[in-house]
Amino acid sequence: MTDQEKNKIDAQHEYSAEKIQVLKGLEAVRRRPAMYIGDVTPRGLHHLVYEIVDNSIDEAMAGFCNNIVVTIHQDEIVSVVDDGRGIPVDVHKETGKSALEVIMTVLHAGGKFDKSTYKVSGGLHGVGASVVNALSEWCEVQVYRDGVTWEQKYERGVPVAPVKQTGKTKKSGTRVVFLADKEIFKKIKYTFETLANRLRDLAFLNKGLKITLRDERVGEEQEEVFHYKGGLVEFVRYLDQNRTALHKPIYYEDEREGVQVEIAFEYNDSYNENIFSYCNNVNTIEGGTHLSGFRSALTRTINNYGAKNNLLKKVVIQGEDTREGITAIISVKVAEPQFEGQTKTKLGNSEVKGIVESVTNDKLAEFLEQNPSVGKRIIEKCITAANSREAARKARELTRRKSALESNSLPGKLADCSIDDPAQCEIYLVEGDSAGGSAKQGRDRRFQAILPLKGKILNVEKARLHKILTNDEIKTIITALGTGIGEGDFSLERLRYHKIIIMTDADVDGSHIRTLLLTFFFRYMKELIECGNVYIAQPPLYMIRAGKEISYAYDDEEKEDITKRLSKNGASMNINVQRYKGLGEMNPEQLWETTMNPEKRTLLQVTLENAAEADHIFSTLMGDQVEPRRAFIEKNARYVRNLDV
Ligand code: 1YM
Repeated sequence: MTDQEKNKIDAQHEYSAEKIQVLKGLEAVRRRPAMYIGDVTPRGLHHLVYEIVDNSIDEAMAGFCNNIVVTIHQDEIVSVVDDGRGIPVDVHKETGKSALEVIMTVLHAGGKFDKSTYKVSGGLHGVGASVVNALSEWCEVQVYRDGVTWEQKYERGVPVAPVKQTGKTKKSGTRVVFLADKEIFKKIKYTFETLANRLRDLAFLNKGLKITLRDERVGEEQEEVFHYKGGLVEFVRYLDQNRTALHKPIYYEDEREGVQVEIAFEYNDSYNENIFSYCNNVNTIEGGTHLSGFRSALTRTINNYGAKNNLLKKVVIQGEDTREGITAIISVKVAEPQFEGQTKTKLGNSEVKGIVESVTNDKLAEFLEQNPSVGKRIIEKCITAANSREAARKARELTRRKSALESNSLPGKLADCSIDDPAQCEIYLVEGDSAGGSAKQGRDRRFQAILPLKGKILNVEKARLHKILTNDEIKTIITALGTGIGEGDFSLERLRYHKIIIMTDADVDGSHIRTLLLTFFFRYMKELIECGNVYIAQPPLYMIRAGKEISYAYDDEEKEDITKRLSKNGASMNINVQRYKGLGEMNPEQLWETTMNPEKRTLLQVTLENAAEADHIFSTLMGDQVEPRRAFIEKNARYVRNLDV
């Protein structure tokens, strides 16, 4: 054998070893998709889009991309196009393959991991294009680079042919098109709003970047463009669109020790604390070092400023007083982010705390010095908050003392369950005494507790905590749940039922009560939603009787299906359809059968995908301003199902 022949055989072996490696990688992704994208529910499906978009965002953060277009085509095919440099196509020395093929087929092939560039989602699911490719029935990539178009196609992650040149182009950038695999995802249907919410955030976080979302599906045609020259300042304004701001947003940015810090915030006339934090564009829901750095600097700078200018009188301003009615966005870019916590959304890099703290100390002090009228207004707002905190503390002590006097502090209206392991127990918050009565009779009293609510609870969007704590319905809920409320008092460990189930009528009042309850949980017990403890019961809308056979339908479509089926089976029967207007129309057995029996019922779990967007929606629906609310309702009326006016 000549040397050349030997080398050739070696190279062939190396090549097949490489190929086996790739196939093993793709196989691993397909066998355990949840390990890579979280889950295979609609949430995981949307994640595929974010993974591809993240590569374009990285390119934008590197300064090479200004436009991203995301399109949902017919048949749930998605394409993402950017105008960056284009994924490199040159031949990778070790494998003899195009870099493009390596990026698309090799797990974790992320390119250069040098510290000078920030990458999106590093540490989250940042597993990139190869995972999307592996989980797609087919995928196609076009790269526009150096005047030429390059292309490669894949089926379930495996290249159909080598990378080839397909023509000339004046463009530069990358286009990825894919069809998610129905062998992996049960339901392949994208929601425009879900994608829009994430893309809007990304556009706010990357000022100047233009992101377009198009929907070309039949009957769904629409387009939204997200493009914000003002970045975080516009983000804050958007969030506070339905509140009245006390001043123009305060904005500063700086870079220290390689960490970029960008912050915008303003105070408004509400009592909510709305601080959203991001690291490398990832929403750090669990907070972390950037958030704690900001919080301590805010408390300190405001106290220093107030003291220096003799504005404080004798009031002691605490941290929480400086956060009442604040809307803030904290965005940091870190080369090697460490994401910790239960959902890997807590920033762990310890150096970041000091950096955000010192940037805020310096820049905020400077701003307040230069804008004394804003400074004065902020101090006044903090003093009012401090005074009402004192009042709230007194009110809380009073309720505590009162409940200590009562022999059993659980509310009288509560029909508790007999088991006391919270993990097995559930509580139904039921609209009205009559439905409450049916639920009490129909339930399985071992693990199901019932709390009937009298009409509407207080709208917490418009009240301070101490006012809220004087409201009877809310007090009852807090006591029944057992968690306490407010900073320093709320504790998830004390939750007495792991499922909190809201059960209201399918009419306008029922929807209102449900929204009031959700507003309360979102503003004052957000952890319950984050941990998946809050559910919505799904009572049936129709009872369909054909002779002795009784069926229930949960929407109009199901009703049609059932009546069709029944009339096919026995033309002679007289089919009777009863529309349920309220829970009260069901007797206890029916309520148990259709809505409460864990073997048969459907519960909707309330989740929190995007806290900033949720804040925007709650402030629209529950706030003071009428016009934005009307606009929201008009825009969303088409999504309303089963609402009986
Ligand atoms: C629609 C999806 O993937 N765009 C994209 C990806 C890359 C680049 C540009 C890029 C990066 C770099 C250099 C670099 C990627 N490159 C790599 C790798 N859009 C989309 N646009 N040149 C181009 O980071 O140095 C991975 S992704 F690995 F080659 F660097």
